[in-house]
Amino acid sequence: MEQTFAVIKPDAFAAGLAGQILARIYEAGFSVVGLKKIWLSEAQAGGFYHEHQDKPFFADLTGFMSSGPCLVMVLEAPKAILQWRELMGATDPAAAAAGTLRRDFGTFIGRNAVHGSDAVETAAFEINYFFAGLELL
Ligand code: DAT
Ligand code: MG
Repeated sequence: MEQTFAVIKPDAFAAGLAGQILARIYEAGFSVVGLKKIWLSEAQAGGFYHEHQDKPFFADLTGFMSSGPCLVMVLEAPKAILQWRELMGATDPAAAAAGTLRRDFGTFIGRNAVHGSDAVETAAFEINYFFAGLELL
């Protein structure tokens, strides 16, 4: 089994899409081993997205991610990292395949509804950034 870190971002949460997205997660066969609602500060969002701190979109990204509550999750499946990236679709909703979450629920690249870890190392960092071991059940 593998674990990945996922977020229902503030745009999707504010739009009332959390229930539909969770249903798609369960339908795809993931176990939800961690789940909580949080509201990040801009600094906390910056720590999460530290790999992008030199990008031109960093301030927009951290401002958006701290603009309202989101749901953070740890998902488990045999190939959870890749499977969740596939269910999310491409970063830009306009380029995401039909039937993916970003295609269905994203607005544009800066409001793309969901996050997912991209590798084993980033999944480990992101899970530990948001969850204590005792919260993963
Ligand atoms: P992903 O979320 O697919 O892993 P990423 O790690 O490259 O994509 O970027 C993190 C987030 O930053 C992404 O979900 C949306 C935002 N972002 C990425 N590229 C962007 C761009 N060119 N303009 C605006 N926002 C961007
Ligand atoms: Mg990424």
